Amino acid sequence: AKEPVRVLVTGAAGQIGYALVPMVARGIMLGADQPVILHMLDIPPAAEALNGVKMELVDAAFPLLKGVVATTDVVEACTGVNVAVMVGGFPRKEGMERKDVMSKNVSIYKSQASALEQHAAPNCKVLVVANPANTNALILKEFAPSIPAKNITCLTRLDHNRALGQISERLNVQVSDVKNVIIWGNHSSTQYPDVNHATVGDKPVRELVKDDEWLNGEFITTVQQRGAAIIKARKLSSALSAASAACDHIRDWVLGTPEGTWVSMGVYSDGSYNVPAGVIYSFPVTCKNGEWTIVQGLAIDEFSRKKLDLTGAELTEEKELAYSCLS
Ligand code: NAX
Repeated sequence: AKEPVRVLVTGAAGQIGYALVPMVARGIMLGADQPVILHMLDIPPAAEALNGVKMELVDAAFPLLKGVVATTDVVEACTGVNVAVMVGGFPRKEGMERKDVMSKNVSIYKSQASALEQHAAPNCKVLVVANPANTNALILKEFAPSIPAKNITCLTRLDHNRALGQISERLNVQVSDVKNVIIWGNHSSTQYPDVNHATVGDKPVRELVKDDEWLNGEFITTVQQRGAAIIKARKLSSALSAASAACDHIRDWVLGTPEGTWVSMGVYSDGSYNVPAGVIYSFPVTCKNGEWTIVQGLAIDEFSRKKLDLTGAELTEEKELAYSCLS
């Protein structure tokens, strides 16, 4: 039998946490033959709710779940973890300045970076979900210098999956037949959902849709604004789709992407495609043997170029704002 993998979920008493932990315990993240031990972290005001989640995990009697640690202690939460999914953060409340929210998250991610660096298992893979996801991941990377940069990523897979979903609905085809969309840049409304290399079967999506106006307009804004549309409808932000995307992200990273298919991940930019280096930017990646590689050599037309640059500029600006919160 396989040794259990320790999976940390921070913010585990929140709504994404509540959707995510049963998926992890059922083997959706790491495979149906992979036992797991869940580490759940939240803050003291949520301790009782967190304990309730632990009670439900016990009650669900998941065969793969070999243990549960539910704690408000960051060190205990991070000790020995192989995978860390960072969902906890400070939400933007009405009337709050962007800088104030950034400042709260910078201090959270700075201290959690140190705890992971000192106590996580070697080669721990980190996925940041909490917003601002790209910049929280960058702060985590900066303050955990002994964790390799390639082990620190942020979630744009939800945006990627939303793009697949929109194309599948439009063409009335199975979502599993739509491949190789790309989310470039920031997990924010400046992200660029790109279908120029996407296919259904062996046909380009652009040829099948035959409506460039829709693809360059409404399709892009629908994906960019989908989070807001969910809040409007549900009066709560996306949770089950975010949890499912987090599982997809880690599963493909650890177990590999299928041949001929790429996915979108926020990763530390090396300046590929002439986007800014030194920020966490979403790229098309393939994964093999537990490592991601940015897909190279894709043609970028003029329309796309502007969009890659715009979202890159926003990330540079966010990085500066985050650094200004440190002093
Ligand atoms: P909730 O407010 O339901 O849950 C957040 C939880 O984090 C709470 O239980 C809170 O007590 C906890 N928390 C706060 N500070 C903490 C700390 N320092 N350490 C540990 N836990 C802490 O939010 P939820 O809807 O679950 O969303 C969580 C985060 O995901 C938010 O930042 C949200 O903006 C972000 N999202 C990111 C997405 C992405 O694609 N990257 C999509 C979905 C989601 O909007």
